[in-house]
Amino acid sequence: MIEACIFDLDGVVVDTAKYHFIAWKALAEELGFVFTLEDNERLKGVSRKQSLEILLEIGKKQFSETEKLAMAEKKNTLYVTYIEKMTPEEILPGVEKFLQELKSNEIKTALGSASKNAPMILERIGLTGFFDVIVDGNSISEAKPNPEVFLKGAEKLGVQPEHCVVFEDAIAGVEAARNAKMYCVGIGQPENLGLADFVIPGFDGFTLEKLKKELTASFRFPKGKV
Ligand code: B16
Ligand code: MG
Repeated sequence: MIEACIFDLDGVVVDTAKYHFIAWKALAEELGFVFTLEDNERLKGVSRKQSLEILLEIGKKQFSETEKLAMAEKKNTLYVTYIEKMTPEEILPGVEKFLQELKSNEIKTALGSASKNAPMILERIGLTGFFDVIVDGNSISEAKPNPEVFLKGAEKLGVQPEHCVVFEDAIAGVEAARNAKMYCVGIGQPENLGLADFVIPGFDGFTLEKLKKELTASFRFPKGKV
């Protein structure tokens, strides 16, 4: 029985990857190397600190911890100038309708994001009130695929993990959901998110009835847990 739905933020509720890209690209240029859109894919769902490590690995650069801290801070300052301007129009298609449907069916909702900027983004897009609980990069110590972010969400909601469904767009996030022993709906392409119970391209036209139907179908063909 589904008692709660836990949503990742970037790539599920909004597309902030494009703003992360602009800001990381600017840092790479300053350091003298090229950072591509393909490289940016590797940063999805990954914490800010880990993202910087990947970026520096791509550019084959080494810095002290103090320097890295300053770089992450600088990237974030530029990123924030973009997300500050976000509006409700940036909510991905069908998300608000689906959240409303969950509310009217008394299914609890949580946000489970790696982003430390999640509260600001939710404010800008006007969705803060839609979530019963918010767990973000400020309240976790372990990054996805560690299940901490989702387990904390379930605990705060007072729901057992096996009654939770996670919506995730990143491989590390799908793994985190499986590690939490929760159901997982992948958002994106099935070839990238094979560990999810099932995958949808987005929430446009998606309903609670479809969720229940797809999950019931996937029980008949259970996938291995990670
Ligand atoms: P911040 P999610 C993640 O959000 C992004 O996908 C990832 O690219 C980013 O590095 C991470 O948040 C940290 O974000 O720098 O704002 O703390 O997908 O977990 O909602
Ligand atoms: Mg994401």
